[in-house]
Amino acid sequence: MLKINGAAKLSILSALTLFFSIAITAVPSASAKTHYHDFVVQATQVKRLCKTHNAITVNGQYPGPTLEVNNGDTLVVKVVNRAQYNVTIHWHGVRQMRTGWADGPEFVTQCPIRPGGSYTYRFTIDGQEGTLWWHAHSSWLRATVYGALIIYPREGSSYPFPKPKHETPILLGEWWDANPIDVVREATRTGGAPNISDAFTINGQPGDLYNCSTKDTVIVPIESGEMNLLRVINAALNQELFFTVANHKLTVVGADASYLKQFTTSVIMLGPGQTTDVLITGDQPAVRYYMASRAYQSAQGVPFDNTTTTAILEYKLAPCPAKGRGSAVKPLMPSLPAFNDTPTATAFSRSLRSPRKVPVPTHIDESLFFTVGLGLFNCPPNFKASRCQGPNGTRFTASMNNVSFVLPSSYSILQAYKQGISGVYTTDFPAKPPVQFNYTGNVSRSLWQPIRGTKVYKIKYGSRVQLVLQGTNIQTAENHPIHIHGYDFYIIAEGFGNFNPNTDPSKFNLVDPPMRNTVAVPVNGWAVIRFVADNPGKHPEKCQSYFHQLFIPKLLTRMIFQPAGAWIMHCHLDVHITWGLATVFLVEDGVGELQSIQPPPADLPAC
Ligand SMILES: *[C@@H]1O[C@H](CO)[C@@H](O)[C@H](O)[C@H]1NC(C)=O
Ligand SMILES: *[C@@H]1O[C@H](CO)[C@@H](O)[C@H](O)[C@H]1NC(C)=O
Ligand SMILES: *[C@@H]1O[C@H](CO)[C@@H](O)[C@H](O)[C@H]1NC(C)=O
Ligand SMILES: *[C@@H]1O[C@H](CO)[C@@H](O)[C@H](O)[C@H]1NC(C)=O
Ligand SMILES: *[C@@H]1O[C@H](CO)[C@@H](O)[C@H](O)[C@H]1NC(C)=O
Ligand SMILES: *[C@@H]1O[C@H](CO)[C@@H](O)[C@H](O)[C@H]1NC(C)=O
Ligand SMILES: *[C@@H]1O[C@H](CO)[C@@H](O)[C@H](O)[C@H]1NC(C)=O
Ligand SMILES: *[C@@H]1O[C@H](CO)[C@@H](O)[C@H](O)[C@H]1NC(C)=O
Ligand SMILES: [Cu+2]
Repeated sequence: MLKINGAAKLSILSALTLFFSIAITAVPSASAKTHYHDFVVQATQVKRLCKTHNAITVNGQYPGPTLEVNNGDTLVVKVVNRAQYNVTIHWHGVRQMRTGWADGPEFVTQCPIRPGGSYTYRFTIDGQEGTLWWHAHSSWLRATVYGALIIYPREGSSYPFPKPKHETPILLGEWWDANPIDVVREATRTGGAPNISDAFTINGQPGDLYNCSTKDTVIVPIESGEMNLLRVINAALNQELFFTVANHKLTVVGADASYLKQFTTSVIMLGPGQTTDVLITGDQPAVRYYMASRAYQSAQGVPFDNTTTTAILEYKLAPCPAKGRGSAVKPLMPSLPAFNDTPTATAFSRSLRSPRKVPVPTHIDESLFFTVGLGLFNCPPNFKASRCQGPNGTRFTASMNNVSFVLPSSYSILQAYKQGISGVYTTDFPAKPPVQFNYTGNVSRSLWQPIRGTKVYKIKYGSRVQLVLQGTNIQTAENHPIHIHGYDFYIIAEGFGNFNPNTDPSKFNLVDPPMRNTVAVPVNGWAVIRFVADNPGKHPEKCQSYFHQLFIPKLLTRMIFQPAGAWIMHCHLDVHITWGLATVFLVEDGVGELQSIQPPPADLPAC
């Protein structure tokens, strides 16, 4: 490898990436474009917190390249693996209609791209607008392998809010002063909790409150009177985060690439995987303000990274002595909620509403109830004590409906499904918990140990699904950000304690619930989501107004082309997915060609 310093290497590679990233237009229809990109996954020297690490990056950039498309465009991304680890890339929140082979989670929709290998992801974004992101979906590589995916309105249409003067992606990340792969491997070996991170980052930089970081703090410029759209992404591995900007109100306009009814707040909370688009206006005295992010920690008595990352919102007319990095005049610091401020987190998530009445399915074909939470495995007899460093000589685990999910290793689940290969998974994931208990009470120790398995839940094409996600108080109760691949869903209610099927349905919002791809299930509480796979022609809602017509293309695509495939649903705290907090929905093909998954690409990696 060439011996050039980290910064120089990063900038050379950025230039190369820029060259490769220039979109080549294929023009399949009047306005939809095809964007071609090359992603080279490689070890790159990255210096943070006074120390240089050989971080795995895409094209030498940390965070990785920002992808920009219009709703309706196609992305073709050739991923070349020049790193020493298996890798896959997931396009978080992209529906992948009929292109399930491009979804990315390793051993679910594909075998990993091995060192030296490559794979081209090809998919169309249809009916989604706002902010998504992409990240590695293999071990803990996404700690450094991630970037923004920005979806502008369809060519010729515009935002349902005044066009902001500037737009800024704000990627919240998590940094270990170690190799994150070593951290997860150590935890898997010992059975204990992995080491906590050493910093959070904004666009890859920890900011002024950390050692050796001030000279690289991110500066976001703003002009008096201007509006800036901040596209905030929680790309942290294991931590839910509060985000705020000193003295500025945040007007929330969207989340997870769906628009929202606008509302104003001073702080937002994002679970890993979630995105939130907020407008800020340059309506404050022209000086400098910190934007800051730190943990929302719902689990009690557990170590966590309690540091604060900052960037600087700098007015262009700020007086000169106060400008620039490391200036003596400190920017104004916002106050952040307390780490355990669940009421603030809850108030925020309860404020989210779709902009108008939405077609929430009311007839339910599949009524599911899944518990989500942690657990402990007793030390297996053949294990040394050093491998059982969880509480009281156990090993940490996590489960849904008492099944701790184990990834296959010889075939991906999708491959096994489509090619009829048996022995890779079983279809007996339970629709409800095998044992009913007081999920959020003092759970008897005899219930703490789940079973291990590669159990999937099969759904018929066209099913209307309601899923109650019930957090448990096993070992430690915690807010779990649950993400479903291939689907957006309506979050129709959430609450604390045990879901009550007799009284809680009266709280369902079947009018204007928010649509998301990741739901933060309240600590020691529950959330109810609905998603649908209607057959063509059974569109449930008539267009009532011009405004509706504007949004009909989005609804139509969502209702009709419900994608078939193998869709993993998992907690987006990577430590919990490592421990098995996941399952897979196996959705059968419909009858027509447009209701079936496309054939696998020729370059799909083999195991
Ligand atoms: C985890 O932290 C412990 C204690 O600080 C340290 O000894 C160990 O090396 C760390 N592990 C990794 C993989 O960084
Ligand atoms: C910065 O470095 C000093 C001296 O090594 C150390 O005591 C302190 O904890 C560090 N601060 C942070 C935020 O890491
Ligand atoms: C963060 O945690 C450390 C170690 O537990 C503690 O010493 C420190 O006071 C905490 N800092 C804050 C801001 O809570
Ligand atoms: C561990 O053992 C101690 C003492 O026997 C007990 O008080 C504690 O509840 C146990 N913890 C767990 C997690 O089982
Ligand atoms: C469950 O346990 C909690 C905490 O002990 C208690 O407040 C609640 O009443 C229990 N619920 C039921 C249904 O027993
Ligand atoms: C929880 O239940 C166990 C027995 O099942 C009991 O020993 C313990 O005291 C209880 N803890 C609380 C906080 O009620
Ligand atoms: C999970 O299954 C194991 C094995 O059958 C059992 O011991 C345990 O009690 C179950 N726990 C729950 C919460 O169902
Ligand atoms: C890499 O992927 C192959 C399958 O393609 C698998 O056999 C191997 O165990 C993986 N390596 C690691 C370190 O996970
Ligand atoms: Cu979790």
